[in-house]
Amino acid sequence: MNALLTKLGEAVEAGKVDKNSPFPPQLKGEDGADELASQALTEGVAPNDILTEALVPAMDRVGQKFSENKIFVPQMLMSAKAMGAAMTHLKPFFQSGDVQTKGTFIIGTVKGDLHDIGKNLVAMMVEGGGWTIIDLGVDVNEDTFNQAISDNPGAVVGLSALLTTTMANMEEIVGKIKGVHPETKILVGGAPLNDDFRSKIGADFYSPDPRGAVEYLKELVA
Ligand code: B1M
Repeated sequence: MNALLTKLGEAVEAGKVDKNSPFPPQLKGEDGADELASQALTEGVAPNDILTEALVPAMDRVGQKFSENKIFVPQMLMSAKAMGAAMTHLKPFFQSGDVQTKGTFIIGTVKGDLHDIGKNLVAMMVEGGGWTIIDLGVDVNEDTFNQAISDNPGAVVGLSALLTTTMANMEEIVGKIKGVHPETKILVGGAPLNDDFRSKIGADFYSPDPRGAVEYLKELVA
């Protein structure tokens, strides 16, 4: 792998946001995710390779270490921040899709859940696919989703959940949305989900990644 991508992955894993950030002390003065992502782009590394070969695997390693009690929430948070710094550089590339909007996509992480990196990636890629995005953020309840759908008739909704505990909230939200807006198409995603769960909760489509979300939306308006 490109040495720069290896370094970028290590910076994200260590939670090194940028050159000036004092955390972690052993990397004081070194380039962080901010500078390394920028350098990778300048050297011509494809944005998608930066994402799939450096950033996402780094977050997987972070999750693994967290499961093994080798790191704790503050370190996980610093890694998320470092990933966010790198993503700032990638965002324009993922958003440079069609200019004309294909429709409105409302997205949010379900109530009780604060994970937003995957949700932001999906929003970015769908926006790049030519959709207008209404990002409701994290910890979003059914009333907020239903209000956004009322305000944007015909919009497609995307729900993200990263915790097994908040999958139950996703089920409740899908039920409440379908109760008020039965015609609304709902797309769900997030690491602990699968298509069986999607079917059980009555959502319309499950995608394990942003690309599947973009493809599903493309087919909807084809
Ligand atoms: Co959390 N966390 N976390 N965390 N965290 C996980 C999810 C965990 C698997 C770590 C672990 O134990 N190995 C674990 C969940 C276990 C479980 O439920 N089975 C966990 C836990 C336990 C927790 C806390 C409970 C920890 C605590 O406080 N004791 C706590 C919960 C807080 C809350 O939400 N209420 C917590 C907190 C946090 C931080 C705040 C520190 C931070 C989040 C910061 C942020 O998001 N701004 C954090 C992080 C960073 C992680 C890990 C390390 C990384 C998540 C991530 O961003 N991945 C994560 C471990 C892991 O996933 N390996 C972990 C990268 C991202 C690109 O992938 O989000 O999966 P992902 O998104 C993918 C796909 O899932 C898909 O596309 C994306 C791109 O491929 N996708 C969709 C996602 N949404 C989609 C929607 C779609 C379609 C596709 O359509 C709408």
